[in-house]
Amino acid sequence: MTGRKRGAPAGADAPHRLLGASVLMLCVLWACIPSTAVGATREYWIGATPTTWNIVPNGRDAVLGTRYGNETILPTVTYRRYTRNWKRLLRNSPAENVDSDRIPGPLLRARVGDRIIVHFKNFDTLFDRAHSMHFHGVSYKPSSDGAYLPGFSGRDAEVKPGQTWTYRLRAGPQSAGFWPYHDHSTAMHESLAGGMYGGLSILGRREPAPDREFAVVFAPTGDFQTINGHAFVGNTPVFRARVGETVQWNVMAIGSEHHTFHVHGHRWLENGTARDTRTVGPAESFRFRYREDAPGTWYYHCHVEDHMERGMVGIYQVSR
Ligand SMILES: [Cu+2]
Repeated sequence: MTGRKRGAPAGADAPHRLLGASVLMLCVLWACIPSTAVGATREYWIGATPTTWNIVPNGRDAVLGTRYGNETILPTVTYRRYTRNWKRLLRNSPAENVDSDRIPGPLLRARVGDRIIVHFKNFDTLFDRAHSMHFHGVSYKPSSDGAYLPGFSGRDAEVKPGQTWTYRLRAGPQSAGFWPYHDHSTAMHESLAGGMYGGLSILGRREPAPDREFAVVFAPTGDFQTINGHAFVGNTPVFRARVGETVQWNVMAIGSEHHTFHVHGHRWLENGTARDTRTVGPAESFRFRYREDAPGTWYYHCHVEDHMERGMVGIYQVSR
């Protein structure tokens, strides 16, 4: 169809045809761009929820043979994942390869370029404290900082029991990695001691997801040194992988101490150098990957000996 009006000078349609072709070309190009380049919106519903947490559910340190009683039970408040509008509680992580029920809180996943929207509600009827969520590694406006700053911060930093707040975050080019989030309200210190922390796992824009992803959070809990809120082999997470799979470990520390992550029988590359240990300080985190090639049952643990003795030890099982 030429569409040229009668009496219009010849060639007057050419700019329109050119424009039409350009628009068509743009549409084709848009359709060809992989969806990861556009950036998705990831929405999470999270509640600060009272729970009773047992740090040593089997009541013993299987290595030294020590037995424990009720001192391992801790009434506390943790971050839990919910369905839309906090209708129903969910397991914190639906993925079987991430051990995360109550401590740490839900593993929040995104890619560089995504918007992350976290709807938070405070259900703390146990201590009746205000709480918040503060996120590392991502960009946001001050109203999504979640950190109590006298005279400056707003409701984001002191979400009172029964109230809600929505945190709006963006995963930028520097956000790829594993990052902590935690309570940063005036109750921060009690909350962190009780397990109110979790992780953000952010992939690069086109980075393939690993076959297995493990989250390890070193933190003191009660009188113990814990991995994901649990102490001693038999209570700490048992991570599993198969030979040939890509395995990603996400490691972070919460609290006032440094920890040294170590996994037996494995190494990973960091700037071209092989490592099998790495130290993390408070709120620091790192991730690494390798292709699994070592079948067997292995230890992973914090290498600070006093911490090992107080529970920071776990098992990693690799099958053929
Ligand atoms: Cu340690």
